[in-house]
Amino acid sequence: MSVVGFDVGFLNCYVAVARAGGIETVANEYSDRCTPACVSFGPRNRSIGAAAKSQVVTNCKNTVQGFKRFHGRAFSDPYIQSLKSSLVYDLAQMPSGTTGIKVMYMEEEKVFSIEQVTAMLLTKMKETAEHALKKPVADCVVSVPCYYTDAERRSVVDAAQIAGLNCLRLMNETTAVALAYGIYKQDLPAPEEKPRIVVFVDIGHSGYQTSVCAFNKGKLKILATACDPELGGKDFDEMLVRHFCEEFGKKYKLDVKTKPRALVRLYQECEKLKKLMSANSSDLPLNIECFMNDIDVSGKLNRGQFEEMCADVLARVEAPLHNLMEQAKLKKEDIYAVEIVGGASRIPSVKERISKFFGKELSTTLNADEAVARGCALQCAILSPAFKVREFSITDAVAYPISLKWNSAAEEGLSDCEVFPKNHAAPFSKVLTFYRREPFSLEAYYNTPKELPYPDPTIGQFVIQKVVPQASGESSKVKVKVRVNIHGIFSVSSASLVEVQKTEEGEEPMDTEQQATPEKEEEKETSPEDSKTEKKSDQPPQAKKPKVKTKVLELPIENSPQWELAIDMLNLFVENEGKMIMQDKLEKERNDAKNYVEEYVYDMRDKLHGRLEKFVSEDRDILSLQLEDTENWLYEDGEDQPKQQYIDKLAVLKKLGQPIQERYMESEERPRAFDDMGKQI
Ligand code: ATP
Ligand code: K
Ligand code: MG
Repeated sequence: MSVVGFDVGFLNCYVAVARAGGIETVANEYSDRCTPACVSFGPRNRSIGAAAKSQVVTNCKNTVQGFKRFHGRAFSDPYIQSLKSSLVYDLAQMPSGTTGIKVMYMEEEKVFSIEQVTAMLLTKMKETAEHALKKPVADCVVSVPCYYTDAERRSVVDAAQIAGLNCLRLMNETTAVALAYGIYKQDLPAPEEKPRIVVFVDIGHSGYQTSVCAFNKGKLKILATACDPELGGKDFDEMLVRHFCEEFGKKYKLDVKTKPRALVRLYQECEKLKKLMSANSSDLPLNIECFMNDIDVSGKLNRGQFEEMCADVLARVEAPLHNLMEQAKLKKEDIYAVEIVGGASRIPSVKERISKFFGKELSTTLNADEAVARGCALQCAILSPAFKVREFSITDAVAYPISLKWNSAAEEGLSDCEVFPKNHAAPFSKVLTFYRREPFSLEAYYNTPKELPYPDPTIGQFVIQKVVPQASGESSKVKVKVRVNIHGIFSVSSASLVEVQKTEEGEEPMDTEQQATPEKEEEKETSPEDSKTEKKSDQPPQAKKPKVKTKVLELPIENSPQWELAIDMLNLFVENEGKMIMQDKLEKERNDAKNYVEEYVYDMRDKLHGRLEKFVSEDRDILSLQLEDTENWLYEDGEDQPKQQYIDKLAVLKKLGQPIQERYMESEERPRAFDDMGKQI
């Protein structure tokens, strides 16, 4: 039972674990707590994280970054199509119609689905967690932006499964931050008191998310969220890149956009410059050697100029804040604190705008980079029966209103009904009652397509099967449970038919009737309005309760959510990920074996002229020659050989080197042995 939280960022990923009674963000093999969201494909293996990032320039066509936005999207999605031209790697269509990434891997052209690519990243993060915890990791909580739709969420759940993880919850990033904020607070208002209202802002590389949260002792409730999925650090980088492309075009007559490699380098330097500008307002240089056509380029910029060129980007900071306050029907005076996290929240002009909007100083009590991962690990600890953690209940909010559409028996046509309004508590279940004689289908969709940062409002199609009339020939009462689950994903989770075996009075058939029940974990947190029975206003009044005996039959449901990954594909991806992990491991062992030979050659050569010199006899020349031969071999035929070849080479060298080492050791041990003896006497 592992307690792990993964923040899968657009640019930066973090892993937090529960260890020794506390939550800790852990470092990867480079002693860095930040793992770049980057996967690079090579002729023999994959590199993931920091190792991949170092190949962004040298292997740019096969090094994939910025893929978080491809989840749950058709290849034909206008958004994907519009991104294609700005990417240095290729996209391709998966057989199912979703988005894949085309790269050269193992010397072959391969197309990986977005789920597979994110799974690769998660594999790396899983290893980081396993290394820290020194045990296998499966249970975890994974972060997603709160503006993700169902299809995007399902795609991430699948990615986790491909990586061999058991995702206990997909957690909205701002909700994770709220949990990291609230769980340690000792002074929250008592349950019956007025809650403490805190606004959370996360501005990362790709997206801008805000939420407003009500805290009481032992619980938090998200009241509303508002986002701009297309506003983040990358937009500032974009402005800088545009500026320097223009400048270098004029100054050096270079068309940077034609050279992916140069462009990638310019993005890297602009990001660095942007970060430096957060701390300095004076002129700062940007220099790149051998940028294009052997030309060194240089430029400079100061914060004032930067803010000017980013005016349009900065102007977008306010809108989600307005939207948030409007939804929550709160005034600025109601806000206790505004907590900001995410890398781009360090940009002074971004902070100024948010601070000005609320008319108060911003709080930065949380770690801006690690709060999401920590919140996810805390949620995992709460969900884990094996881990003791303070009781804390988390009620999230539905991001987009969800409606159901169906063929109405009573009204002879299409009926629809909003089942989860915007900001409805989640997770949550509701029971809807239908009167039907035959199987029927429900279509779930987001009913505000305009505010959806996604082209298709369809959530999915759900067919309630095996519906039959009552023995009397009348319609049967069918109870359908719909829910937004712990991942924030909508589903028709169960359906049952009530078989009436004896009635004294006839019941008037009705079309639907709704009954709301919170998910089990939410039960104790439900306010009275949540648990009351909702009814459609056009329903006839319910007849007097007759005395009846009933039998409940479970009905099968055919689920077809939008862009669902077919189970056989999922299984294939799980299998392939396993094979690729094995391949990476073999390649690492092969490389290690080669490195040992190389190390031995250099080490031994040094020693032969150093402390071992006295101990070599006629075998010196033989060994020296062998070392030289091996070194040459390593750069020629031995550059790319199977692991065993290196092991054999090393054995040959060691056989020659061993006697010399032994003679040296012996002479080192001798005086000490005498010393020890002296003491004994
Ligand atoms: P997302 O949340 O959109 O998925 P992410 O979680 O990967 O993305 P973060 O790690 O929160 O993003 O933030 C990365 C962004 O923050 C980058 O654009 C980076 O350049 C920017 N950033 C980091 N530090 C600073 C700084 N000191 N000044 C300006 N920008 C910064
Ligand atoms: K991050
Ligand atoms: Mg983030």
